[in-house]
Amino acid sequence: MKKNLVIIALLLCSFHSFFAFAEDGYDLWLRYKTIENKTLLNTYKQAVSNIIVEGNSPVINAAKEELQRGLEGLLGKKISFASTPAYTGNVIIGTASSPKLKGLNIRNKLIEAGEEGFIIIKTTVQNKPCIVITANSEKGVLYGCFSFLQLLQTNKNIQSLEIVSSPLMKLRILNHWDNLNRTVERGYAGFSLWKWHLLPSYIDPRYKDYARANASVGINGVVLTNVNASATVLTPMYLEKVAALANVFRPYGIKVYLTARFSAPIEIGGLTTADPLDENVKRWWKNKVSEIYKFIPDFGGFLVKANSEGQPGPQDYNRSHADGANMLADALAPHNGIVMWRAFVYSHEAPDDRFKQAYNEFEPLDGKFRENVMVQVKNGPIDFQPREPFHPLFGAMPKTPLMMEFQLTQEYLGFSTHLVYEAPLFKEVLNADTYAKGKGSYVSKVIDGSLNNHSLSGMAGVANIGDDRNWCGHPFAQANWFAFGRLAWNHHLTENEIADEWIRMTFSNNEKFISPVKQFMLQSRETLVNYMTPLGLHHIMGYNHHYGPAPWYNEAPRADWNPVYFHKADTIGIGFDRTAKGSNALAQYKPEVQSIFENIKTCPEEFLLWFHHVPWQYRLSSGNTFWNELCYKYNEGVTNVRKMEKTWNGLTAYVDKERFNHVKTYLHIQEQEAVWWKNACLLYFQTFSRLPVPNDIEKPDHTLEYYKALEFPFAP
Ligand code: GCW
Repeated sequence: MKKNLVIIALLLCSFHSFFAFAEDGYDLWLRYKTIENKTLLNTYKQAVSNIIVEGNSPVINAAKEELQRGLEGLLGKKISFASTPAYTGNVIIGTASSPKLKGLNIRNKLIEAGEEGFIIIKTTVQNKPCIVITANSEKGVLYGCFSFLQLLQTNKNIQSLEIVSSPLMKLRILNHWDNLNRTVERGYAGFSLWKWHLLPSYIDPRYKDYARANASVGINGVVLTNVNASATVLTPMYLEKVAALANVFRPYGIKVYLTARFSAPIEIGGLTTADPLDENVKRWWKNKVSEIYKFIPDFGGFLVKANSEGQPGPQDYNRSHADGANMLADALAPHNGIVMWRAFVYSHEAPDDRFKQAYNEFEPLDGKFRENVMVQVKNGPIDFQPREPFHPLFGAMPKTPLMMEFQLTQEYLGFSTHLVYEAPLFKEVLNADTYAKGKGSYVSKVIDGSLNNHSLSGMAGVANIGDDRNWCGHPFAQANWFAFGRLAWNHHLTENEIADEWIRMTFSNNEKFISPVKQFMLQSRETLVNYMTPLGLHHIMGYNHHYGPAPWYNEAPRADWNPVYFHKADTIGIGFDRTAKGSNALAQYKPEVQSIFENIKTCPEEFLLWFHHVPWQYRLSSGNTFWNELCYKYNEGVTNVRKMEKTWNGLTAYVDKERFNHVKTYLHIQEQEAVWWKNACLLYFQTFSRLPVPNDIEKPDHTLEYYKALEFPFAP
């Protein structure tokens, strides 16, 4: 009997340790594992043993709870909550107006912190040394607590602390393309997180963890529903569910937004028109908006996709995008809500160049939008390709606050199977110079509002989150969620700094792990560009599902859905001439930008085929002909995936086996798919160039016919 008990006890122990060590990625970058470096751990333990919480509200309690969870994990000890400072080890959290903190001499710091920022300093309170985490708002205190935890998670020195941080963008919003039936458009990480059928009664604990993760990187808004919208979400039955989610998110400083289907007045309102100038329609939206605010008093507003890809919109009634946006804006204004009106439009009639359409429709409307309207522009003019030049609208609408739309879900970047760290892509666009007000008119300054003095500013990321246990499908896809939030907060951070933070928090503080992983993360986007769309190729993927290469595809119902429309390969060369001799899309940029791209000699080689039809024999800076360079670029992509795979496979000692194997198997798929892209594209383009592939490049293992015949009926 006794022996059995011992065995059971032993079993329980080993189960416990199994579960304690198993890592499935659920905890994201908020793992709070006990700090391994013993010296550092002791310093931290001495610095932090007592927490004094000023205030008692849902937000302050969320901050307190996180701090406790984080510190107890990181320090491996219980934290005590005192009401007065002890001799050492104090951390005080609270707004600057709270009793213990209002005497501090931090006026200037508070001005710098602004509405949402925070301050972390070492000072004395009631004559005792204290670490103070404070802010003007409770939300700022919450962000400060996450930031303090991050210092410990990333093993930073906290001997002296003098931190003031405030977000550069006002709106830092995830766009979920989640449908009410729980499918996710372009979602590769399972079904939607929102269990609509169980809401509002059942609150999945994940909702809170999702909110924590967002708050930890400063994300302060979520659009719950797909831009290809269903009006049903605006019915009372669903608004009650939305309100339940909003209640979970509120303590984490997150506002809820919805997508508004333009034809909702007809579909759920019983009207015969959705004409934005019709008085009944206006009244319907006013009442609908008031109803929403009864359910959700701090509702953020609407995101709208109109007259694009078959969605209804104001143009159905011969009205402009401004008429549509303003009508909704008027309904939202009394409640302080906003409209985010998307510029990703292309109408039924295929234009001469899809590149130009958004600009053509929106640039003339600059200055015609209400104050609470933002125009949300995708980073590039086509559609989230692995590399695009920045969208010309960023340099063309000074009177309108423009919001950036990045895509975290990797629709054109290998789904969530390929390891691609997107921060270099985001930074490339943010750092691009529009020359709108002379040199230095960076896209980042346009969207943070500083270039044209807008108080509304923001960045949206199309979410890559689903109900997969690890949220994003690929363990490394979490880095894109993280990077998005960090950049929306502070776009001056480098891709290197963000990768460093993320690796340390998500995996390990061991330099032997950090350095190689960071290196391949930083290269991963260029690697993907090389094996998919080097030298400015774009939109050559499989039709509809967008999985894999299909540069030959030419059967879509409209020309500008076909890869052949975009690469225009022929026996002379390849690429889309968008110079004055071609579609003249370049005229949409300021002259300085135009002149760089217009001239084939000065056009950066990574953008060549975006703007030029380049002869196969054209010499590039490497000395190679264009054809040979194309071959080498594809090959380099494959080689670099293999290097990445090899590096990862050598890192088993530093990662738990679950996540290690997950990444390992995915990298292997990525390697095979990179080979597939290279072979399929080179074999196809060779039918035009009629030139040999250089000898030092691995030969394709299949024929072009084989690749063309591949079908993917259930590709997500
Ligand atoms: O990227 C394309 C996608 C569509 C998407 C659309 C958009 C939501 O292929 O699935 O629809 O853009 O951004 O509206």
